[in-house]
Amino acid sequence: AQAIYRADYQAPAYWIDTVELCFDLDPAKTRVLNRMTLRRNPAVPAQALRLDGEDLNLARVLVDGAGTSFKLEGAQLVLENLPEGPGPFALEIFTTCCPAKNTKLMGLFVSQDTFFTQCEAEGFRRITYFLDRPDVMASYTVTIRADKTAYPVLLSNGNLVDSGDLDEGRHFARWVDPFRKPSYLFALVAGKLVAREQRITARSGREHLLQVYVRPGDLDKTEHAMQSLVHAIAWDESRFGLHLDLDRFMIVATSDFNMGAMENKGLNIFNTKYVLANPATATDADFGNIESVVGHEYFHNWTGDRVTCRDWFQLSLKEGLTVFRDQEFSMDMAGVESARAVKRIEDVRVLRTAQFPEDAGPMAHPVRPDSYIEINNFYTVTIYEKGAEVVRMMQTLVGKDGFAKGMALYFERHDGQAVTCDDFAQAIADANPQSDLARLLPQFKRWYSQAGTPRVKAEGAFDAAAQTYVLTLSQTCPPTPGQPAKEPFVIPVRVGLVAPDGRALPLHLQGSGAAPGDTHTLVLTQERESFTFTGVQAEPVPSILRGFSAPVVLDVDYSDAQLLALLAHDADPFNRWEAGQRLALRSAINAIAATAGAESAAGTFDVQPLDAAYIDAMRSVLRHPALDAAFKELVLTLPSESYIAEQLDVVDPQRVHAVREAMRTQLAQALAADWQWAYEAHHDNGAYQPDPVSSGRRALAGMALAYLCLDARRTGDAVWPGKTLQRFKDAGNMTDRFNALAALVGSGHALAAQALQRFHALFKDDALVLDKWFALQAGATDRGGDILPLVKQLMAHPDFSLKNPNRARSVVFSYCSANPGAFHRADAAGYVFWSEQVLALDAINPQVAARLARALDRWSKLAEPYRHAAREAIARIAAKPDLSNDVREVVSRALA
Ligand code: HT7
Ligand code: ZN
Repeated sequence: AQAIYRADYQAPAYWIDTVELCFDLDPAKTRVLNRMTLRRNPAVPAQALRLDGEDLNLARVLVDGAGTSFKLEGAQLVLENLPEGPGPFALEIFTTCCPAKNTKLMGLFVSQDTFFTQCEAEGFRRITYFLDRPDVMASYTVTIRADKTAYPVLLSNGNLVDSGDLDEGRHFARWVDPFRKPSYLFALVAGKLVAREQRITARSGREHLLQVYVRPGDLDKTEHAMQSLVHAIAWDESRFGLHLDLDRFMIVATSDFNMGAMENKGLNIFNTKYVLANPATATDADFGNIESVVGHEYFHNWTGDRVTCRDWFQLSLKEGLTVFRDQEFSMDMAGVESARAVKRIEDVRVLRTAQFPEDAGPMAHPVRPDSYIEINNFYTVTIYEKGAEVVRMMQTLVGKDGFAKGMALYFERHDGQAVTCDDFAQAIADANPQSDLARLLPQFKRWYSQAGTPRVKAEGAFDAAAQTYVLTLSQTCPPTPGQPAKEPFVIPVRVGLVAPDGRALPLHLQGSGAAPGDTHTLVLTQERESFTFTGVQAEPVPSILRGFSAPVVLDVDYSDAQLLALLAHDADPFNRWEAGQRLALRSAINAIAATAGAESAAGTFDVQPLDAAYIDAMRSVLRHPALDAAFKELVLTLPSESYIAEQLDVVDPQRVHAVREAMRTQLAQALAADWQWAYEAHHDNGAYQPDPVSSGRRALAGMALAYLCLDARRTGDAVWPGKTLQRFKDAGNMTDRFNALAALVGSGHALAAQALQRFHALFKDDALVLDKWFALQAGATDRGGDILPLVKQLMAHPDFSLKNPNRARSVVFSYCSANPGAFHRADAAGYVFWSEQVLALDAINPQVAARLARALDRWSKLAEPYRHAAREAIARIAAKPDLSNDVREVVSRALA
């Protein structure tokens, strides 16, 4: 397949003004009549009309009502003899397709006897021939005809304008979308569904009907999604003055979906995972994710739907911005400052464990890529999460109010248009002409064009006589594929100084007119710059990159004592947490180095990586009277194996695993009494509420149980495993029940088997809960190579299906992508399994297969024998002649 280049963008040769679609739904053969009005784009030289199509059977093409000549060239329908002149002409295309056989879940497909569509990015061409690109925006009228008994509910975008009965037990519905839209936002749903409904009056006084459609039987799991939608609507009004522009806003849930959800105009389609929840079946994390994904899709109504992307290279224009918006929404919903900080830490953890490795690996690409082969491969953590950080830095540089002004200008200029990342950045800068962003805009935009994670080195020098503290910051960025050298970025570095007694020092930055505060934003623009703080009486500990103000790796030569001071006193909760992570990481790296040459098998190292000072500090955090439970749980969570691995030049995954397990064992033992206290003090039995305070208490109680069960493994004690089993049985909500189950499974205790059996029996009819059951086992700690055989056993379970993406993710991905200690086996069996599953999935669903293919992105960092075996496994996949473009692109880049 050919690469597509951003530099080759050309406006379309034709515009499509109106589209009338008429569907006769039948799983085996759906008939689609597509009547369009088109006109030539006078700005582009006259040329043939080339319409995209995929897996369609073409029956008829009429131009202005008459038959016409046409060619099929590859996947395109080519029409050369079209009316000349600027006037509109009518084009009618009649095709059929087979939704029942659509296992790719792109275009029109059937899931559990219900029709759904997924058109982003290029799925609409699997429904009809079209100019399937985001800058072609048209007005849609959609008529759906189907059997009334099998498909009583018929939905599409916009407003229902007509409906009624037809012959032979069929009925119809006609929908008109009042907004022009690109084809990727088209949606259709038809099936036996029921809806939770709520009518709201927005601040503007406009009334709206909100509906959440699910399968009958799931209605009792829709309250939280509806509440999240109501909150999201109110939040966008108050934070950005953005109102819901539709009379009716619908969410529909499906259990077969490649991603999380889709923002089709007025008819969002969701993975059930991000809709269905009640306290008995969903965890606190599920409740939080639902709020964030419902918010995300709703916010796309403006950032994506009203203003969309000119081309797919601009994907982060809508995705980075909308992730930023959903992150801010969740933080505002969390309320108090400490809960906001917890959310920020969680978001940064995702960025650092998933995006930083991507930025350092073979799939590294700028936030605005220069080329791609398969656009589906570019729905990445770089586009989404790093893109959100770029938007966040803009907000930091212009201030919260300035950013809101910039958003207003963006909509004033571009409402109803398909635009670029440049247009967005320009609007934010133009609304804030005095800002650093406006002054530095061309340089700032390197964040869009340069891939790779910058490294910022910070060095401090205290001059007691002059009472100054000079902070010198320098930046570098490693080469990435196709980009050997980088220019300096604009990096906002939020800084505070912590006095020896733990107090925050007021900051006086030399040469700055800013009023002294506790935190100052330094704007690093050069390769190396120094900033002088005056009036500093004693050597402070610098607290740098507060709130993680830029997506960079920060190198600071902190002593252990300085980190302990920050952990104890830093007023910035992010850096307080970060200090604990740095200490743990340092211990892990030292222990890994110390075990070099030792036998490399999980759990066989007799090391105690953590020193007494760290353990005492963790005890202080755990017992701290003023800190929130949720924050404590984050501080006490050790850096993940993959994050530790990213810090190493050469990675022996078994050594990393063994060292981290040793750290966990040590924390379990050294803090045993504290964990008992923590459990007793934080486990609740009252009614369930998913608020930050009670979910934090559940998280800490769950962590305590996990450590107590782990320590029981060492001592042989039966009390805590027994109590944990009882907790599992008695739990009043899924969070407590699942945490107890995970504690038993994670410690490898014999009681885990009966708990797992009971869990399956209780929830065998709930697919999302079964996903948890599968994922817990496939992601469990490996003890002597037992997980791979278990994974194979799970795949033979009657409840397993590779065709269902959620189920495939819960087993295959949980093992290959989220369980490094079990996956990286010296006998290479994990890699062999992985390559088999990539190929099996590729035949069903290339998009999901390509995600799995990313599991060995970082193979070149592996120590032998893993490195060689991993490369061979990738090469085995690459050797297959009939791979999808999706998987081909991933494995080719991995081997390049
Ligand atoms: N904008 C949506 C992207 C999406 C998607 C892309 C490719 C294939 C399937 C998909 N489902 C959803 C999701 C979002 O970011 O909101
Ligand atoms: Zn999105």
